[in-house]
Amino acid sequence: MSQNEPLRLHVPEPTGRPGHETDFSYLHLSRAGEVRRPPVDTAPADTGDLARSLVRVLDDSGQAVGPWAPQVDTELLRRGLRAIMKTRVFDARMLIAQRQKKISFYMQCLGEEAIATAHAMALAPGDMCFPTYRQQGLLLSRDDISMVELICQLMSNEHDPLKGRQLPVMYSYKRAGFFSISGNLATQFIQAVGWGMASAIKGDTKIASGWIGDGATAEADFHTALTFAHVYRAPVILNVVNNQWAISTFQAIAGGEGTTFAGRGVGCGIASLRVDGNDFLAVYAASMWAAERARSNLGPTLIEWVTYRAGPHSTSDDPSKYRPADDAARFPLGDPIARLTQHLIGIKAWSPQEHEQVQKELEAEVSAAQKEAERYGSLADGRMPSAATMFEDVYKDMPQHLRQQRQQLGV
Ligand SMILES: Cc1ncc(C[n+]2csc(CCOP(=O)(O)OP(=O)(O)O)c2C)c(N)n1
Ligand SMILES: [Mg+2]
Repeated sequence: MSQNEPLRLHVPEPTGRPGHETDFSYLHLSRAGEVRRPPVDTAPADTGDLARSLVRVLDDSGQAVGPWAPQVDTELLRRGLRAIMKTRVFDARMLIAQRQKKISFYMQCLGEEAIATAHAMALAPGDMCFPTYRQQGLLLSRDDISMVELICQLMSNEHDPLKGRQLPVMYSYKRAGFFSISGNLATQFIQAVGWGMASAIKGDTKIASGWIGDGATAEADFHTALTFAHVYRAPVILNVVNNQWAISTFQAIAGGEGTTFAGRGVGCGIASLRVDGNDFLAVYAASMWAAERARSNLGPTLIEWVTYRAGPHSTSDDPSKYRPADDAARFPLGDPIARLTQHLIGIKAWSPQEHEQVQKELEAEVSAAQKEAERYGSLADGRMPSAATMFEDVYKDMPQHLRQQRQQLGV
């Protein structure tokens, strides 16, 4: 008879729960400047160390150090800080509007703003992002789409470009390289790889950038996308935003405990980086590296952005039920706004007075955009597209059964 112990499974647990401080030592950080920067034509198999360490540029005193420190003019960094601040102000304001019942639902990207804003600056016009609901920074970092238009969608009002057919935060802007957000997680990755492959098949020069969260990497679509991207060397950047949580599920449950999410890429033959997502300069530098690879037919790059979801998952979530309340303040990679501000002040390209001034300007700008959007209605006053419009825009000529249904609706 076997003398073996009964078999058991390992069920990962978060390293902190309400009432107990999180032990963030599980993150495995590198020092700023410590990680090497290989040439863009490096072999994917040679990026194993980069997928386990952490690319960082800004050190604790706010200096840009090491081989990943990008050669950028300060104007780009000043625009970057403004973009992060704008994204945060926009989110804060829309959260209040949701509480006032002018918006049905909202999702912030609090604490993660540097990732999408810096990444957008590394892409070229015509490139296509396949974002999730937490990359509003891609739109707010550039001026292609007015905030008024975004807010009209959030308020599901008469000027909502999508006529109330999407969740409020699920924008769709072909003209800004922002593919319609799908609520079905992980579809972004297969779509991005497919779009990148199509771009190559057409002989075009545009690249794709796909987005996924730590939790969603557990979906089969993630792995399918990696296989296609590797086999055909698709011109795509595969972004995994590891913000430590998937609603109330700790990232270890999706497989972040014994390995890294960037490690998945290396295993599939894809060049991979693990990068400090709260370090604007590191995000910009890594995004540029990956974009150059894609644009030079060197194939895909997977980037795990290590960050922390400082707010609730959405307006329907209460994180105090499952994690310590002060986690965001204790997260070892700090806050993206504070870190870039410290850097810019250090190189004399910013000042506390300017910071206060810009903050005020942005608050006024968002507030004015909201006022203008509310002229076209909000969920609170019921001025929204008629339910009858849901039958339109699918068929050129509305079929009989839809006409009947519209009549039955009585609108
Ligand atoms: C295929 C699929 N499964 C489940 C959900 C429900 N859901 C919405 S968001 C979410 C958590 C996603 O977490 P993560 O991928 O880490 O992204 P984050 O919200 O942290 O940015 C879940 C489970 C969904 N929308 N789609
Ligand atoms: Mg997550």
